[in-house]
Parts: sequence; structure tokens; C-alpha cells
Amino acid sequence: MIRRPTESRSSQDRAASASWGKREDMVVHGTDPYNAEPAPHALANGHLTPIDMFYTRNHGPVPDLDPETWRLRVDGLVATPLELTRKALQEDFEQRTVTATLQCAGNRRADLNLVRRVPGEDLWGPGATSTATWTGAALAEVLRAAGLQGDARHACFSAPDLTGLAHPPQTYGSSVEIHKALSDEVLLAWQMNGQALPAVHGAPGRVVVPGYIGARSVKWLDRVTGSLHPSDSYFQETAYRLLPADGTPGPGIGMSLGPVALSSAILVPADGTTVPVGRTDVQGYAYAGDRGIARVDVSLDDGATWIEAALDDQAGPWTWRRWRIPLPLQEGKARISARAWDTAGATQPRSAGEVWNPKGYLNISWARATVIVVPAKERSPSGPSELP
Ligand SMILES: Nc1nc2c(c(=O)[nH]1)N[C@H]1C(S)=C(S)[C@@H](COP(=O)(O)O)O[C@H]1N2
Ligand SMILES: [Mo]
Repeated sequence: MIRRPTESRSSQDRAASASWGKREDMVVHGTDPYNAEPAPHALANGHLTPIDMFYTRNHGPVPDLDPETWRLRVDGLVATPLELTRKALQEDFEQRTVTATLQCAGNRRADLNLVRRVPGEDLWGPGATSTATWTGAALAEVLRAAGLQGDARHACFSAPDLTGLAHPPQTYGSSVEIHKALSDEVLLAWQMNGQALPAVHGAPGRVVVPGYIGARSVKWLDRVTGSLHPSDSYFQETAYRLLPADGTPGPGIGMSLGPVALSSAILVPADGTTVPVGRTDVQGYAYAGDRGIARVDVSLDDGATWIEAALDDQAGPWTWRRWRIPLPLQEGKARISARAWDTAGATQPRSAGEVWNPKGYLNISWARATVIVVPAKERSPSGPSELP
């Protein structure tokens, strides 16, 4: 089912959002486990996403861990295995802050599902992407303190949350290549936006891997293992792999996903909303990880002609660029398209059909929003009149 931003939330969804400290207008994809994304117009409001609307993606029940008894094991291909308390992590290593966008590989899956069904997966809109300032220790420093050996090729991450997606059920895990694990921007974080990490975002501590799909930023982290091989977790070996359209998911099938793809989204006016005739401020974001966004174009005629949107200032190497452009919208149905270009000159393919894949990952096709444009007095209360 595709939830439109205009649709009112069920009381069960609102209660679930409230119980996880989230706003009532979150678009909830599931309550057990809780999976939710911010409403598009809310996400459009700031460069940093407040915690109460930051998307959350869970594969199992959220563990309730005591920071006092929590330990982070560092083992595998290291000279000295470590068992760090949270206090040791916070006091023995330099505290660092990185502003980074987190993006789920399933972001905008709903649009792939319109082309051909993606069974068994949550139908995320454009809100499975959010940006926060993360505070923690550099994973590289912790690995060095353990005496990481030169032959390690991957850093594997483990967490205690159990998921029934794998048969038999497994706890969550993933890995990144050692060159990424040793990059300065990868944090073992205990704060987001200057506040203690909430349980739903991985307290007492999580990895944040800027520029990689969200699945690699393991929450409730309890173990980092230096290894010759990628993690043998279901979430590294079978899920989060890009298959050809006729492929069947299985261990080692398809491409393992790491760095994020080039993507863009239209947030305002949101797809399916009603807006008044006249100039409408069209807004969205684009993201390409460390490649950076160079340009965003917007079209009202399905790509026959394009107008360049204004980009916000680049706040750092690991964040999205928000864009906006005032466009004259005429009465009737308006189909707005957007495409981004990265700094290497790559751009997005036109249609979701070209990139459809069985697990519905990486919808890198043009962003689309279809809106109904009506004379000003007919404007619906769910349109942009809600905006501050
Ligand atoms: N332990 C654990 N870590 C996890 C997950 C999970 O289910 N369990 N989900 C991953 C996925 S797919 C994403 S997109 C991000 C989402 O992080 P957030 O919920 O803080 O937004 O967490 C990742 N880390
Ligand atoms: Mo994800």
C-alpha cells in the first residue's frame, strides 16, 4: 500500500510513533518492528533532521541495553582484543563530530513497486533519508588501539537484535572494507544532534558509515571484528545486494552494496497533493555520498526541457544538498520531474523501470511528483498551506 502524505495516520501508527519519541505525522510502514519515515514537507524543513522525525529502519525488536553494562568487543585480526566500556570509548579516544546523511537502500522503493511489485519489503517514499550531526570516536582509532593487523580486509559489525528474516533467525550484522573502516569519517557514535542516541537509533552505541547505504551503520553495536572476509551475516551475504531484474536472492548473488548511489527526491509539493495555481516553491534533496552533487534540474514536461534549481550551501562532504526552485504551475495535473548530477558528471536514468530489481534497492531514477493544481480558493488544507 502506498501512503499518501495527505492520508491521516491511524491511531495505532500515531501511538507507535509517540512511543519511540517520533512526531505523530510520521509515515509508518510497520509498528512491529517500528519502521517509519518523516512526512515529505517536514523533512524539507531543515538541513539537519530533528531526532523526532529522523527515519528509522529496524529488522527486529529494538534492544533495551544498559549503557553501564554494555561492552564493545574488538577482536579478529587484531594484536590485542579489547572489551571497551562506554566510559572507555568516550574518554580514551578523541571525541569527533561528523554531519552525515543516512540513506536506506530502500529509499523510494514505493516508486519501483509501481512499475512491478516488490514483494515482502517496506514501500519507502523519499523519507528514508535523513541528516544528523553524529558524535563519537573514530572507528580507525579504536581499531589501531587494538593493533589491527595488516592482513585485515574487512571490518565486521555485530549487534544483538534478532530478526526472523533469515532462516534460522539471526542477529543483525554487516561489514565494510578496511579502507572505509579506517577513514576518519566513520564513527562509533553515542550522540546524534547533540543528544544521547535514542534506543531506536542504536543506543548505547552505533557505527555511522557516512556515504554508505544505511544498512552498514549498525545500531546497538556490540562487536567489531577485523577479518579477511566480509561479514557472513544474512544482511551482508544475501540482503542489500543488487540483483538483475530476473535474479533470485541468495547468498553471494548479485552485487554487494556499499557506497550510496546518486539519487534525488522531490519533497514539496509532495506527490499526490493539491496546490494552488501560480508560483510554487518546489523543494527536494539530492545525495551522492562523497562524490558530491553538482547540479539539480527540474522539468515540467517530462524531461523535454529542464530548469536548473538552486542548491543550498555544501555543509560538509557527507551530506545531502537541498535544492529549491519557484515554478509556475498551471491549473490541471502537473507532473514534476527532477534529476541530479554528481561532481563526476553522472546523472540519473529516466525511469524506475530501467532500474527495477527484485529487492527494490537503489531507486536512482528521476524523482517524480504528480500534483493537482487548482484555483487558489479550492486549495485543500493538506497542501502546502500547512507549511510554516
Ligand atoms: N542492529 C541493527 N542495525 C541496523 C539496522 C537493524 O535493523 N539492526 N538497520 C539498518 C538499516 S537497513 C538502516 S537504513 C539504518 C537505519 O538507521 P536509523 O534507524 O537510525 O535511521 O540502520 C541500519 N542498522
Ligand atoms: Mo536500510
